Amino acid sequence: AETGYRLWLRYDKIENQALLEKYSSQIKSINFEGNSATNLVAKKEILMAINGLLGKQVPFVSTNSASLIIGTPQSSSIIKAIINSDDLPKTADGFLIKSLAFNGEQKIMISATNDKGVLYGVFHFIRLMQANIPLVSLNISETPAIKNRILNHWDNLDGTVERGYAGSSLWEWHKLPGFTPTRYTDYARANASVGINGTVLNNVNTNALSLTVPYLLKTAALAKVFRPYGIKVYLSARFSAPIEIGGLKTADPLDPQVKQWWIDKTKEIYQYIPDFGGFLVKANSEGQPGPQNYGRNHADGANMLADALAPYGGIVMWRAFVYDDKVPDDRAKQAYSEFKTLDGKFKPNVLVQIKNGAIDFQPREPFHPLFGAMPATPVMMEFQLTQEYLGFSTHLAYLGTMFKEVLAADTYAKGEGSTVAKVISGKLDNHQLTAIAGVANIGSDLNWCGHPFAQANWYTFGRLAWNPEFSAGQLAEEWISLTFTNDKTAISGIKKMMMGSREAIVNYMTPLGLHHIMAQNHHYGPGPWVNDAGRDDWTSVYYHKADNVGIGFNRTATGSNAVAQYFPAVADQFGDVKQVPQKYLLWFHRIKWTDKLSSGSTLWDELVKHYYEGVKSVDSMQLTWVTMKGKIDEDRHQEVTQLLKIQHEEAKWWRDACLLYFQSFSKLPLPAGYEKPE
Ligand code: GCW
Repeated sequence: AETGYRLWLRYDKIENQALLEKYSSQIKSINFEGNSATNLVAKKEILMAINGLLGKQVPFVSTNSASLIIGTPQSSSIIKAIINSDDLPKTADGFLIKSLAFNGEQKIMISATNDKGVLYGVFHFIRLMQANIPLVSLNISETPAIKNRILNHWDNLDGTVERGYAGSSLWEWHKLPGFTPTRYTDYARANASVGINGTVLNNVNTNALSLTVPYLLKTAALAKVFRPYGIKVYLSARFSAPIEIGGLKTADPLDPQVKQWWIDKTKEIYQYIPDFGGFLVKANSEGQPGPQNYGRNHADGANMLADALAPYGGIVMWRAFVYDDKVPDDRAKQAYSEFKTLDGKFKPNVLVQIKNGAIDFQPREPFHPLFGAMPATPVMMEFQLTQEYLGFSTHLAYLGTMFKEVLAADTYAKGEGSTVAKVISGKLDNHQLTAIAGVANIGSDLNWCGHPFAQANWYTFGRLAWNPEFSAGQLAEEWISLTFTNDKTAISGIKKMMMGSREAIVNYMTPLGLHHIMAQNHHYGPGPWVNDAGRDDWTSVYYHKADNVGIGFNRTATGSNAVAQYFPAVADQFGDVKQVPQKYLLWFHRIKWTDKLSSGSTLWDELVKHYYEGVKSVDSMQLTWVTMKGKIDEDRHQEVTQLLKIQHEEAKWWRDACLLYFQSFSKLPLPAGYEKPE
């Protein structure tokens, strides 16, 4: 059965006979000198891929007669002889794939300045073949735009995964360090294949035990598996660990004993894991301990850890996801308020990790106002791959379009063109330390991610971290051809489903700038009526503010004025009801049910149309998917068919629940042509 286990690393024999023959004539033998651990895994991969794709054994040879030549000028005398090292990408991890004539023969060369670059080049070359791209006149030179491309696992030590919908944690802590199943290697392969080079193993809501020696030994065992694939491990650090596992009375970051404890702990970590990446910290957020417990600020906390890590080259990723119901201000404003003033106060090895939007991974949020607002601080993006608010692993949601929407958003921090992508790639403010994180959607499920299409979000995250300029459409096509089929009609049909999928969800869950109206706690399904959740900022009514007059959160100057946190060009647009993009309308404005929008419809009618549109989009996804029968394997076709059916039911559930609830305020009928909610 096709389980989806192989993800996009499927090396089945190429079906197109002409292409198969062409490839076979082009790749008769491989020369790959170099014996580093990274070279060895790259060799294994290229052999597995080529033998699989060509359906025959292609030999490794030690001479320059080989048709495929791989290595760095340092590791390979042949590469050194045929390539001018000035032609290689200067940046670490970049690669060059080039067709060239040598000794009168046509050859293909994969080279880089370091072994990791060679590995990435190998995976890229495999991708070309999987996608059936002709191997002629190749001249592909790539370098990663962002240095640290990191998964954040919200995995707990007991094997559960916070907001994980794909089974339990991959990390079998109780069997580590002794047992490291091949699945860990496959995890590393999948990550390396898309350029991911770091992984935070444990949940940000963390347990100090993960920093004790037994767990460091387990972490070291994982690091050993990942290391050849260029993947560093990181740990979430619990701020109160000095108390919990260190026996101290305080975790005050300015206390000399506390500082010393972290210095010693860090030293110990590097004894077990010499290339340890550093710490991720959630502090003073949702009840987690932090420097504010001691009257200190985020910079005090981050800098203490940064000092401990600096001698080893480690980094701190300090999260900006902070909000408190005791703070009598719009939740959307709190991160900016706490962090903006700390710009310039962080040590050079600290990054501030900011979620894409100011509330919390909603189906749609405008970009976080902190992007561009802390020019003296390296800031990084945190995307959520796991679909906490987008239908778990039941609904089909391709997030490539969402990632791009945020990355391409213009902060205007330094005038037009100051995109979020430029901020996080360090280009805008000239930072060398750059990073991006994706909260992983991976678990023990046979297919890793639960929904077969959820794999695309892992894939696309890695590819966009490598190059934020790739388009969502291009990456969807790429992923489909690697994961499902090279059939052109199938690719275009499936691509269409993917490209519209996130907008469909926005429409049937939170259209027109609505947000945070999901069910309480588990966050699955509608809950616009939630008005008592222990604290106001966990209710839905806090966010939509519907009443008999209208709906929406006034974040303009007459309201919370959150809009003023953006640079003037953006603030002017978002703050003006006539200019704000309709997709953010109710995020920033409070509108009367009967107010006319630019479309000519009233707000109420427009809302109804969007909810209905969302369900209709699922209808069309289903129709398209039917036509894929026979074009892809039956197993995954069946699974997606069933999931789409559930999604369709639940899209109606969202639509009807929300519209009936809002209708109890608007007291307006559905516009003509719209059936009554069931
Ligand atoms: O999205 C919210 C989630 C929490 C999560 C928190 C965070 C890890 O509901 O489960 O905790 O954000 O990002 O810290």
